[in-house]
Amino acid sequence: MNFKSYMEERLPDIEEILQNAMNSIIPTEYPELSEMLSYHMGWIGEDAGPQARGKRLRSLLVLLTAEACGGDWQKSLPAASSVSFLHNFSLIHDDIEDNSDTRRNRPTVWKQWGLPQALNSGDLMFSMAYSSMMQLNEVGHSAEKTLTALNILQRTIQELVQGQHLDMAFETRQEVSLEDYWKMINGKTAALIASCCQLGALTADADEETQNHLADFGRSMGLAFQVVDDWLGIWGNSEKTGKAVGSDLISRKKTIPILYGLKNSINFRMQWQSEIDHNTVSYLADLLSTCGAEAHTLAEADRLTEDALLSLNAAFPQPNPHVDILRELSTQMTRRTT
Ligand code: GRG
Repeated sequence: MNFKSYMEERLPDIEEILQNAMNSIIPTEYPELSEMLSYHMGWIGEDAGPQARGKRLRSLLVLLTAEACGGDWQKSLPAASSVSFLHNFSLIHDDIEDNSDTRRNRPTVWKQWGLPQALNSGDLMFSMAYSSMMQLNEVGHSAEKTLTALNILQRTIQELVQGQHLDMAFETRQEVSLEDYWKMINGKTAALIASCCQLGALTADADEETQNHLADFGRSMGLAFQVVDDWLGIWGNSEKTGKAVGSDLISRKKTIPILYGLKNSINFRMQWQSEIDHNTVSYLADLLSTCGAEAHTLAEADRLTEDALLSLNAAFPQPNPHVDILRELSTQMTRRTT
């Protein structure tokens, strides 16, 4: 089995648990609330379907790591749905905070329903991350284990907010170091991916050492994932990424290629300090490629993927088909297009 066939096998169950969770939480007399959330999840509205749902990477990671540890994936489903709700909540709020018009090639929730109702829908989805995680107890995990999972969720949320805070603060800060950058993406992206892997191990009853190795695996993979996201933010195909062309440049995000360019190219620094609009983004992207920022970004993604694989090998010294899929997934991540 490879990642694609694994995904095809598990995605219908992930969608089902997410939809059931939403239906059981939102009373029928709130159809608009249900509409906003279901729209964001990619289930309804114009262009609804797999591309509008996102990759469901975080849920898949919970199930895959659980199976790699020898667990019954069905007993990990509540954790898999919890992380997806948390991720999707963070996207609804991120689009508001970043003033983004499009997500997954569709208008964002706040664009469709206005900012106040988008906040409400995000908040409801946030609470669903908790209610899903609490279902662990109902599928047979002890109250103590459920509480441990809730603690992981709580810690992740704190890291997410701190990372997001730094990301936004960096937009107007003059000097941002690489150390600042790693700290920021560690919070806003890697923390949740690390927790997905830890939760998979926890819900498969793996020992603490394996849980920690898998959390380290997820942490490095999450850092690599964000570095590639930064690459996509400049050189990605906007039809595939579903985000506006040059949005990272226009919003002056201090992503890794941009930090590299600011440090190593006077031309880029000068151009970046003057006005940036839709006409100048491709010139700025070319300047970045010429000064080596693109090659550096991809090399960093490769380095982090190597780190991830070392942690994976430490967690699983013996061959295992699900570990092979995790290995395939982590190497694929560095060359993804969406
Ligand atoms: C947790 C209370 C609380 C607040 C969250 C808004 C916010 C604070 C954080 C935003 C974090 C964020 C949006 C990080 C970016 C992570 C990232 C790379 C998202 C894209 O992930 P994909 O590509 O998305 O997996 P799909 O569309 O596939 O689901």
